[in-house]
Amino acid sequence: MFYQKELRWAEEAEALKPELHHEPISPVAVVEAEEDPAAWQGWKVRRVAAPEEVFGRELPRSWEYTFDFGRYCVGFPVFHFEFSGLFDAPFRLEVKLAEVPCELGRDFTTYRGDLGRGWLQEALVVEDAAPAAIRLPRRYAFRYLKLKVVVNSTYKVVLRSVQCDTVSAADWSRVLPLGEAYDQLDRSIRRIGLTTLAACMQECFEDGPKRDRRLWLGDLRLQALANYHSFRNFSLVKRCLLMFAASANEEGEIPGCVYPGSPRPLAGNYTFDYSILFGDILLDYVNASGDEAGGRELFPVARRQSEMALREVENDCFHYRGGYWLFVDWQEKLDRECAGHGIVLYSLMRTLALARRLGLESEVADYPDRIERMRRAGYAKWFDRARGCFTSGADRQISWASQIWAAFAEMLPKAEMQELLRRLPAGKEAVPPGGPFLYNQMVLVQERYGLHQEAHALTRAFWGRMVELGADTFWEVFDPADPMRSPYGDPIINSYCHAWSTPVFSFR
Ligand code: RAM
Repeated sequence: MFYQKELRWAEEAEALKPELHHEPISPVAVVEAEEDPAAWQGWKVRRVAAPEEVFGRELPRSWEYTFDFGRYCVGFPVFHFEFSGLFDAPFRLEVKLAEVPCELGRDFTTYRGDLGRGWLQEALVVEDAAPAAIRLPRRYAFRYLKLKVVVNSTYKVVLRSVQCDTVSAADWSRVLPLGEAYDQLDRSIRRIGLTTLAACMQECFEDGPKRDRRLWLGDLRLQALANYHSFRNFSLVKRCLLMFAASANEEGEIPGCVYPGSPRPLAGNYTFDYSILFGDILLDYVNASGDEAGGRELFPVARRQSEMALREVENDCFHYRGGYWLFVDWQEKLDRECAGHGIVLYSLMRTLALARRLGLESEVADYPDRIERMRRAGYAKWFDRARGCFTSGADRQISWASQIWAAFAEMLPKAEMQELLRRLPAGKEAVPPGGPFLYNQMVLVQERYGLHQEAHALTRAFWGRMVELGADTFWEVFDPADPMRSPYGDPIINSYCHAWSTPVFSFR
C-alpha cells in the first residue's frame, strides 16, 4: 500500500542515523561470583583485588579474572597485552560478559530457555600472531567481564589494560537536574532510569542492548516519552517512526518490531496492540518536536493502523478472535479482551487528535461517532456496576490491565475513573501486572488523571525495590516474589537493561 513511499522513508531514516557518543570506561575491581542463597537470584560478587594488582604483571600459563566495571556498559571491550618469548602457538582467550551476578555465575551450557543461546554473551578469540590489542568486534552490554586463558604456550603474557569503548546516542548535557524536593531514592531511581534509557539509545531505540537489540513499537512509545523528559533527541524518534513506516506490508500494516538494516528495515513480529499505537507515538512526537511536516508525511500510516484495528471490532466492541499476537503484558493469567478494547479505542482517539493537530480532521470524519459508540458499548459490556470496575472474559476477571486501558480510553467520567485508579493498587482481587511494562502504563495513566502522588508512590515502591536489590539499570522482568521469573524459561536470558523499564514519568 505504501510501497512507493517506503524506499524514500527508509532513505530518510538512514539519513537520520545518529553519531554515537563514545566514552572509554575502565573496571573498578576484580571480583568473583559466589553462590549465596540469601542473595537475589542466588548469586553475588565478592571483591578480590584492585585491577592494578592484575595489570602489568606477568601472568601464569592458565588464568582467569572477572572485572567489575562498577557500572553498566554498552560498547566494545578492548584489551591490551604484551607478549615475550617465542610465539609458538596461537593465543586463545575466552570472554564472558554479564549484566547481573546470576548470569555471571551460571554456566551457560546449563541454559534451558526458549530464546536462542546466542544472546548469552561470550566470545572466543584465537590469535595467530602476538596481538598488542584485541577489540571485540561485536557490541556487548554488561557490568561484569570475565577473561580466561587455559594453558597458554611457553611465551609470557602481561595484561596491560581492559577497557570498554562505550557508545550511546544519548547526550547527558541535555538532562535537567531534579528539583530540591526529591530525596535520595528518587534521585537513584531517576539516574538508573535514565542510564537504562541511554544504554538503549543506539542507532535506533533498542528494547535492550543485550536482548533483543531491536526496535519494538511498544517499547518505543515509552522510550520516546521518557526521552522528551530527558535527552530530547527528537531525530532518533523520527528515525524510528520512519523505520516502522518503511517496513509496512502490502496492506499497510506495520509490524510490532523491526530489524534495522538496509536498504529497508526488515519487519519482525506482528503485535496487534503495538502496531495500532503508531498514531499515538506520532502525535506525541509532533507535540514534542513541533515537526508538523513529519507528522503529515506519516499520518496515512497512523490512519491505516486504526483502520486495521477497526477490522477487529464487531457491534462496537473489540472481539479477540485469536490468530494474532495481542500482547498487553507478560501476565499469563490475563484475559486481554477488555484491555484490547481500550487500546483500540485509545488508538482511534489519538489518531483523531493527531488529525485535528495537523488540520486533517476531514480524513477521519467518522471517528468521533465511532469513538462515542465504542465507549458506550464497552461500558455496557465490561463495566460491572456492583464491583465498580471493568471485568473481562467469561469469568469476569478484574485486572490492572483492563482498568488501565479503560482509563486511557476514557471509558468512565473523569472523577469516577480517578476513584477507580486510586482503589486499584490496594485491591487484592485484581490480577496484577506481569512486569515493568504495565507498571509504567499505570504510572502514565495516573499522571494523566492528575494522580501524581499515587504515580510517584508506585514508582518508588516498584522500582525502588530494584534499587535496593542493586540494579545498575532497570530490568525487563521483575517480580519481587519470584526472583527467577522469566517469560523465556530461564532468567539468564532476561534483559536487565530494558527500555520499557524507565520510570521517569513521575518526576517533574
Ligand atoms: C520481548 C521484548 C520486547 C517486548 C516484546 C513484547 O521480546 O522484551 O521488549 O516489547 O517482548
